[in-house]
Amino acid sequence: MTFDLFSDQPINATTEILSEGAIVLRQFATAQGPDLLKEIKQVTAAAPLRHMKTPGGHSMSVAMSCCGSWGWVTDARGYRYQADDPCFGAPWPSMPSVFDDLAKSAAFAAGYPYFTPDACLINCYEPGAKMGLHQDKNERDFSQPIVSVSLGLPQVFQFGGLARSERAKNIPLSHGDVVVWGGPSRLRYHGVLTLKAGAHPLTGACRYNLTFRCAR
Ligand code: MD3
Ligand code: FE
Repeated sequence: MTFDLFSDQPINATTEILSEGAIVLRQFATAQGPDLLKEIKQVTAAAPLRHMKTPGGHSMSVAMSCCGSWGWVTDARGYRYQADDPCFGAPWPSMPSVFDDLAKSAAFAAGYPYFTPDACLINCYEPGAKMGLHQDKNERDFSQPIVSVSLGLPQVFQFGGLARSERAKNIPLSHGDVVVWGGPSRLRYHGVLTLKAGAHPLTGACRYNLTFRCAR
């Protein structure tokens, strides 16, 4: 992989602006794919992927785990960040340095030089899994961006507006793509369409999405 002199962004990564503050860095994480996968396996061996229940009692089709100081959870009591994995009452696994380095360099490349993620949500989609339109608003400080890393099978991302009623655009995301959402785009509605079956050399029959957040 080649790097230019003034940035740690690989020069073969292309950039697309989706809207003010929302930037796609195509292929930004491809070179780190194997290392990221190795760490996903380590984290999810300690904090297993699980289908959490929404406050309404529905089981989510995406399987989730977390690492870092805070983990996002949902159950009958609501959506929130907490320091302990509810499976065990033990702290979440710490954030692997390859995760932290990647999230910070992607945020830097997108114009957010001070991003310090304290939470990483690991989403695992199998064929048939999806995530409906929602806003990410359980974090304390909306001036901090969110960094999303897609690994494995491609999946169509829905990029909406600040109102649920606004029509969402479909954006295909594939292995190695990184998206940074900040500024006026931080509270946009978003979701992902149903994952189609397939086989990826690194992840097999699934797509992982890592979202890095500053929860507190
Ligand atoms: C746009 N995950 O975990 S990441 C989620 O592919 C989530 O697993 C999806 O939405 C996934 O909450 C999409 C992209 C994403 C994340 C946060 C955003 C897009 C966003 C915040 C504001 C606007
Ligand atoms: Fe989200």
